[in-house]
Amino acid sequence: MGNMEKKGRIIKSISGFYDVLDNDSHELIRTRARGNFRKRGIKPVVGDFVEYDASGDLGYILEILPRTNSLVRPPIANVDQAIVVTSSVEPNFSSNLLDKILVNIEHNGIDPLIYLTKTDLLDDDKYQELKKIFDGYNRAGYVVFTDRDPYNQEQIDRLESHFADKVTVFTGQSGAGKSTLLNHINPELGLATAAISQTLNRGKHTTRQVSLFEIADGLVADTPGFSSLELISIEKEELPTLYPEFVEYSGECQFRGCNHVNEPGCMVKEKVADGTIMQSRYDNYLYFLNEINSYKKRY
Ligand SMILES: Nc1nc2c(ncn2[C@@H]2O[C@H](COP(=O)(O)OP(=O)(O)OP(=O)(O)O)[C@@H](O)[C@H]2O)c(=O)[nH]1
Ligand SMILES: [Mg+2]
Ligand SMILES: [Zn+2]
Repeated sequence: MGNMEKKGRIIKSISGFYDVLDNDSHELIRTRARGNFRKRGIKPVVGDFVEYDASGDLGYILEILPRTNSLVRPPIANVDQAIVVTSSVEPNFSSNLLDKILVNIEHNGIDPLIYLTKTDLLDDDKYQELKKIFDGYNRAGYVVFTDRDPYNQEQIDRLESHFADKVTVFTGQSGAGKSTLLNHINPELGLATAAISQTLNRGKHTTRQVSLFEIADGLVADTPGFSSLELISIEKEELPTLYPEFVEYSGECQFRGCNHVNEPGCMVKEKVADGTIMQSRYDNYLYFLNEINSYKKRY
């Protein structure tokens, strides 16, 4: 058996090449995937653990080891946590998009943390209004970063303290500030950033590929942002389990498997009514249920 066979992790993928960080030597090896991956319908992604052969000039990926999880948007595998970079303006904050990202991340068994950007562009009233909303997310169980000055060192340090021994993916809308935040964490990264389109109030899809960087004893990924997301692989029975604050009360619903829609004796709905659960989270939940039902009809 090949003593040339080594193990490592893909930390970057560029036009058919995969840069593998060797588990033992910690060297970076450029590889290609074997042709038979395509036949088997498998595509290596950043974050994958692989067996590879480095006996030639160029390494070859021989095998992709089983994944603990994988995301499609952005394409990355074996992730522990996600920093959901969320802009307060430019593009404007959308609770619907944030909740959709959170649900998608929870569905993949990844821990989401929420980082609010561009708060420096807000007046005090608007900031206080948003702060209240994010305090709500904090009560729902999420770690949030909502400082008035979005990139102050103390907040950056607090964020970095979550990275050790983990794989962290930065995700969120294009133009939200993922690459900017990473540059504040480590200016040497020098990641490309670009002003959003003022006419469309949308990001310009500046980051084009997923890359993992070693930061604060962990691996951290910058990724391409998106403008919208679909909940394609989530079943409607699963949806309520992806809301930590629903899970907290669903055991007290009168019916087992309560969907918190029309059932009598629903504790989740009671908690929405008394303000313990955010109305916007519940409204988005109903909206997503509808969306999932409409996929069912289409396919
Ligand atoms: N004023 C202000 N501008 C910010 C902040 N964060 C990011 N920006 C600006 O917003 C624009 C978009 O930032 P990027 O870091 O490129 O956004 P991104 O999320 O990486 O976008 P994609 O790579 O397209 O997914 C840039 O012009 C940044 O300078 C912030 O907190 N305050
Ligand atoms: Mg970027
Ligand atoms: Zn219920």
